[in-house]
Amino acid sequence: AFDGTWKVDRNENYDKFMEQMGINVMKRKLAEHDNLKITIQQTGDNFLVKESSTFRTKDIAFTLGVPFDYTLADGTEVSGSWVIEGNMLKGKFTRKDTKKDLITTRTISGNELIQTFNYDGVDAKRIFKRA
Ligand code: MYR
Repeated sequence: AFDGTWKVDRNENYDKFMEQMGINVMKRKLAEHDNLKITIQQTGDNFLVKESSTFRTKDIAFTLGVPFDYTLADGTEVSGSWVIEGNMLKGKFTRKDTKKDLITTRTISGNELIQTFNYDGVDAKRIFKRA
């Protein structure tokens, strides 16, 4: 269901979320318009996510329930894993520097992929459409 290429269409509260993450205003302005595109390929419990944005291109491979390390575009390092809960992909990651949790989910709603984020009490969404 998640398979395919998705282009970010709009953000909700993403600036506030990034601010809570400690990202400075200049980087936030760039990140708000990063033209993020993700290609998701699922094979059983294994996922390959190809990420491409104005910041970088990156391939991430992970297996459901198996922890892995990931570096955000600003260099922040996190570690955690994705699981499936019903129709939702749920990721629980912990920042290596602050030790605080970053919770993210992906769900399909109609023809959109909705990714939610929570960090330290602040929620945000990024909504993607098929490319
Ligand atoms: C993936 O499935 O795309 C790779 C793993 C992502 C893990 C962490 C996701 C958190 C992204 C937070 C971005 C916020 C930037 C301030």
